[in-house]
Amino acid sequence: MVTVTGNKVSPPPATVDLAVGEKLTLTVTSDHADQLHIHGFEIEKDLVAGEPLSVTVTGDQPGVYEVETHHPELRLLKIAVK
Ligand SMILES: [Cu+2]
Repeated sequence: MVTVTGNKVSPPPATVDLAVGEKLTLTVTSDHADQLHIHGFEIEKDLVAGEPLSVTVTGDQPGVYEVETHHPELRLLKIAVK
């Protein structure tokens, strides 16, 4: 569960390890309308102010992928698939 308030991210950005084939569900809530972008998984979704958005990804290609918002550009976390 990640919360975005203005330009603050809580908890602070960290790296989450994910095994190939493992699933990860992220829930993100922002206090303003924004876009959630999960690099490497090609997921881009609209965040509605105050509404939690849950996205489940499955580790596929090993690598480190950034999860970010675009308004403003914030890094929420990194997903390390290994
Ligand atoms: Cu992006």
